[in-house]
Amino acid sequence: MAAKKRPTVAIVMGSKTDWPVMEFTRNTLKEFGIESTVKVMSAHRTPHEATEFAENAVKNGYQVIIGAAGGAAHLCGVLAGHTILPVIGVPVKGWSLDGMDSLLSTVQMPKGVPVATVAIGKAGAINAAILAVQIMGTADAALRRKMTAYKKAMAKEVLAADAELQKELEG
Ligand code: RP5
Repeated sequence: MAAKKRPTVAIVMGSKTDWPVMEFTRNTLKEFGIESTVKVMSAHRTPHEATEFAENAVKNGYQVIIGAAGGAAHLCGVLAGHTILPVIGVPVKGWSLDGMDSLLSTVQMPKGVPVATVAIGKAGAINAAILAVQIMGTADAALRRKMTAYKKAMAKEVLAADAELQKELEG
C-alpha cells in the first residue's frame, strides 16, 4: 500500500460553521492532488492552540496556510504573526454586515505581516486553493503543468458557454 502523502497545506477555520464554504478549498486542492489538513481554531476562543499551530507549521511540513474566519476575523493575522509561511485569508460572511467586517479585518494588516486576502465566501475559498497551488508551483514543474491545464479547461468552458448563448440568440 502506498504511503499517504503528508499534507502541505493547512486550512484553519475559526469555527466549524465555516466548513460549508471551506470545503470548496479542500476540494479544489484535491483537484491538483494536494492533501490538506483541516482544523478549527480560533484567534479568540482558542488563541493558544492557534498560536502553537502556526509556530509549528514549518516543522510540520506545511508550505502554505489558508485561514478562514468571519466577523472580527483576526485568525489569519494571528497565524501570520506566528509563522514565516505565506498565509492566505478567506473572509467568511458573518452574522451581519454581509462579510465586509470579515473582509476588512482580514485584509487590513499592518506593514510587515501580510495576509493574502481573497474574495468573501465561495469564490475566495476556491481562489485561496488556486493561489496556494500557484505559490507551491513556483518550485514544482508538475504543479505548474496542472495549473496550465486548469486554466485551459476554464477558458474552454467559457468559450463553450458563449457558443451556446450565440446559438440561443440566433434561434
Ligand atoms: C468566527 O466567528 C468564525 O470564523 C465564524 O465565521 C464566526 C462565527 O462563529 P460561530 O459562532 O458560528 O462558531 O470566529
